[in-house]
Amino acid sequence: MSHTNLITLNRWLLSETHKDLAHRLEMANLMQGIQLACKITNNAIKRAGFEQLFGLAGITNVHSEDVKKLDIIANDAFKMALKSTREVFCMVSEEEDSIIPVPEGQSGNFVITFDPLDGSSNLDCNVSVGSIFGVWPKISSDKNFSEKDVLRKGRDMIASGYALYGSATMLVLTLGNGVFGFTLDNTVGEFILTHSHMTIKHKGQIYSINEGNSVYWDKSTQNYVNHIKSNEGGKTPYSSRYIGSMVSDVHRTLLYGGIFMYPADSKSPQGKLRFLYEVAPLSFIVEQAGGKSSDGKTACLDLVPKNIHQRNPVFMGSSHDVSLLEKFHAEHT
Ligand code: AHM
Ligand code: MG
Repeated sequence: MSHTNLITLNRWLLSETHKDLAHRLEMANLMQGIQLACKITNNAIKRAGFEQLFGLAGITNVHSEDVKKLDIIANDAFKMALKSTREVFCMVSEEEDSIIPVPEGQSGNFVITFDPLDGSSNLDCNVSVGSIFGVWPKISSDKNFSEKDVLRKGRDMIASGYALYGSATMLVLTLGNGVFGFTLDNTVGEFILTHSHMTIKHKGQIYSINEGNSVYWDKSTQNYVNHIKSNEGGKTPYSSRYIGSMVSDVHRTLLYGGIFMYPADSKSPQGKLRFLYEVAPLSFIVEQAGGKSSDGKTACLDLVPKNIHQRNPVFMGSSHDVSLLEKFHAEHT
């Protein structure tokens, strides 16, 4: 190992300065659950070829999508690892229709939303996938949760992050005080701090969108994409990169700058990506890194979902790029 300053995620969590020690310990404990779920999921993905874990499970989920075997393994890992921390009040998962309760006696103070395995259509061809999570403080003072605990503004989140199962496995996290990236060192089984205070460029040179949907786009998206691709006036056209795994596309946007887009279009009038466990947690990361995330008009973190699986359009990345997109959007509304 060539690290000179080995800070594990566990040690970093305990030393993170939050004024209230009890809160810091609760958060550190919760994050232990999240990193355990990510390690289990990582392991299952890496061993899938040997253990017949690729392919479909033979059922569909609440979104009528085909569920993969690895979707089920990751969802179970998140539910079990989080419940066992005793810090969770209730959970929302992409894979489940309703709010997931935590048995009485095991319940804590945090509401967690997660997409256990995002980009799973990429699994069988060995392309990077990820997990996404968001953390809100609970609202209900009694033992029973209600929808008001989960139908919340993104800005009320106190932590969020993602795991990227790529050429290296990373966990990228914010507790509302900047963005930090940890890389899994498989030899010791620990996430090690490798990316301190991650920030996103003010302006990038890459756009990321499913261009196969361009016939369904509205004028503002069409005009904006044409604008950044053009070389009029000696401009350098933006490069196109689209993996089709939101975590991977947003991670690249965070590191290299540019804009990731999943707009509303005539085929998907609300967009495709879901607010509570895809858009909001990654918007928190991008804003904490100095970037912007918008639905075209409003900062995504200021939106409040009406149901737990609500979708919304999203444009996130370098602040210059997202602001320009908003200008194109304003011209057509
Ligand atoms: P999933 O959670 O079912 O995997 O769907 C979400 C994924 C995102 O990772 C990605 O940005 C998007 O779907 C890609 O959609 P499309 O194939 O329509 O471009
Ligand atoms: Mg997803």
